[in-house]
Amino acid sequence: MAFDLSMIQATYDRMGARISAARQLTGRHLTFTEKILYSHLWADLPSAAYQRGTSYVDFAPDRVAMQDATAQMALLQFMQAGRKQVAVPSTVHCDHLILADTGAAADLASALDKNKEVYDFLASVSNKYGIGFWKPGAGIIHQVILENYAFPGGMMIGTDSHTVNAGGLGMVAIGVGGADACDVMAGLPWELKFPKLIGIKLTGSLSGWTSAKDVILKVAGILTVKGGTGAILEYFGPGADAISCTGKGTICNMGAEIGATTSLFSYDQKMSDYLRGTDRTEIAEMADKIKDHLAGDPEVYTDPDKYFDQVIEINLSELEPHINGPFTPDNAIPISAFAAAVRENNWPEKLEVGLIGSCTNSSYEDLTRSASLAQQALEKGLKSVAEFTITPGSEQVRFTAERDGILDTFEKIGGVVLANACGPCIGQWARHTDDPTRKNSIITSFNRNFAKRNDGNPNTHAFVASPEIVTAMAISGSLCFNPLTDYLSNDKGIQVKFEEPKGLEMPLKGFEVKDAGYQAPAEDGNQVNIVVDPNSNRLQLLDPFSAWEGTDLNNLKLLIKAKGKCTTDHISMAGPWLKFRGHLDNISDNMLIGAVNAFNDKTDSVKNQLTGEYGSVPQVQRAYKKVGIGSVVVGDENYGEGSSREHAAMEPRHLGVRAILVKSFARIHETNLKKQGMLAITFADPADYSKIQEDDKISISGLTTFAENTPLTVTLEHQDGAIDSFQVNHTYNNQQIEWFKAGGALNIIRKQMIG
Ligand code: MIC
Ligand code: SF4
Repeated sequence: MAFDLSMIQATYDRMGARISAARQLTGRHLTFTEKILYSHLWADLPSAAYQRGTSYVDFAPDRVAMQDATAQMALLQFMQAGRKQVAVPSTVHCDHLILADTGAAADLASALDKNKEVYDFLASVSNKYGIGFWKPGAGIIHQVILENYAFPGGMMIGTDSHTVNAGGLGMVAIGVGGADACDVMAGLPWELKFPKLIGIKLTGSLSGWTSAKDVILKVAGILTVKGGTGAILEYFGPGADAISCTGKGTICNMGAEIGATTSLFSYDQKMSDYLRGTDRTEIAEMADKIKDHLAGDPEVYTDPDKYFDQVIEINLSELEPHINGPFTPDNAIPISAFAAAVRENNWPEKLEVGLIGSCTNSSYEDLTRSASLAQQALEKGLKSVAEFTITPGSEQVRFTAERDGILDTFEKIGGVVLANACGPCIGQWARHTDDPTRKNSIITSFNRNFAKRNDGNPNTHAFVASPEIVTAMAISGSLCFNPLTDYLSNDKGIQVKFEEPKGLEMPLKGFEVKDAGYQAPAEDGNQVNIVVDPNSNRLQLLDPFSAWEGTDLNNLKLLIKAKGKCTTDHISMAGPWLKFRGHLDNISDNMLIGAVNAFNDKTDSVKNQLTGEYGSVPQVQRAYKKVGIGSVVVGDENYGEGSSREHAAMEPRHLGVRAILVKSFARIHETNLKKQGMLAITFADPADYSKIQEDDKISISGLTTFAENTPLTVTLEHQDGAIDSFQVNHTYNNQQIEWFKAGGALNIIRKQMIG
């Protein structure tokens, strides 16, 4: 599938010299993360070591990966950059736009029909610019990447927050917005703040019901949704080596939920086995030769406190299966305490649906471990009481699982196999329910469980667990069932109990696939024509944003003061809106419709300061835009948590919001805002959040002398004439200040490329 051996070899050739130089520069031993980072610097080594958490560094990633929902915007931007071909190997994966309804075959056929225009666009842009194209049905981006492109010691960026999954194969793989991907594909460096390093030492070993997922569910409980911000998590220790490669992928995958820049494991036997098992023996052999470079120095792991900013130790032998939720992925509850938590919190006990799959948990191992429970159910006279769905991660996994009778086992207990795609994980789910607003519970092996994410119903309590736990709970139909200890009554009224799940890391007969779904680009794409219908409601060519006017921003209106969690799902909802991901104006109609207005506790209801009437957020903002008045969005902690979707930054930019002022930002979202020429600022004193009133006029000063490490000032003119003024901080460096001035990073690239 065209993994690029010469690119991997070039990376490996560079590593030795870079690592020794970095050891000299820092004067100490290196973690694996640092070895990869220093080997991927855009320029030569600096004269002084980087400060973690402070220094901005230019990197040269080896690859770019894009999924269909974000690729549209990334490629629309790339088309403006004026290049003939992408500068680094890149791929597009069609996985987000397939609606799960009745089952794989019918759902895929209907997606091909409904999304034809978008798929054709992505296929032809890929073909023109030398980008590998994975067709709808080929699988979920991160599984396909793990199976085909990830390699130990590499660096990749991807336009999806779960790009981090590739850390399971020892890669520094980082989720970014499309504008970042566009830079790298255009041959420019990619900038990241040198991360802090968190070491996670795993001792003991997983057994029985506990699986890789439980490691990250536990870590999420310890670090919370903000705890990984600005950091890379490096897993090590005897417990790490025994986890399968896809299990390592699961752990790294959900690092996105704690805000981590990425997570990774050192190269080991399990990775070597996986490379060989997925037809990449050459890469395993190349990696074996430079094994020492593909792990932290041994001294680091014997004395981790000296090398990491924080160290967490988890004894896998003592780890229980966990269930996290509802509404946030960091509410971690061990299974032994879960039934009590359900009753105490009055969460609906009846389990309506169990869903296994998603990029986090859809490997062959995941499916076999779950199928072992389904098989037991069959033998013990049980069927799935709850609705039960299964999404294989890739066509290769699906084809092999079908061959090995695994899918058949699921179907026999009532399971429905969905297309190899994101499906319900991203709200692409035609849920079959008699009441779409009812308070109810579902459990998934996915990663996110924010309100409304899966089915649009704010009353759906979504819990996240391992596929094994999901399968057992679905069979029982109850959220209070603990498969480790509890009995179920079978079709003859006899009490039966599950034995521990068992699985296979990789198929005994090897993986097999007929058509993996890959389409290579044309050698010379010059002749390929890209047509975007000007009347399309799904695709719209971009107009450049206008440059900064050169003055402070005065008399802006408050658009919304958002209260509490405001994730990218709140700012730019997915599900039904995914269809507009290539049409900025149309998708802007979902801007912030999920955010809670602090003044009336309602969603999508804000005061139009021109009329005094309440309207939907996008409507009110369009009214301001019409008369040329800018506005400000105010938010709480970790604003923009979750996805990499840059629509959450482009929509406010497009509709005329001038600044986002919050207590703190999630990393990818903050960068996305900067890239689009938006002002992203934080309260120097978070308590100033309470000074913002509904009818405020807001001015931001200090912009004419906008400089690194220099705060700006916000002045509020309240309705009664009173004035409040306070300091706000920003993290713009000189280059990012240029983006702001030019009206967006792309305006600068275009000038450089086209002249
Ligand atoms: C998600 O899981 O939220 C998504 C959909 O995969 C996003 C990307 C997107 O919004 O398209 C992500 O995680 O980055
Ligand atoms: Fe797809 Fe869900 Fe993974 Fe996002 S988290 S890439 S929506 S499967």
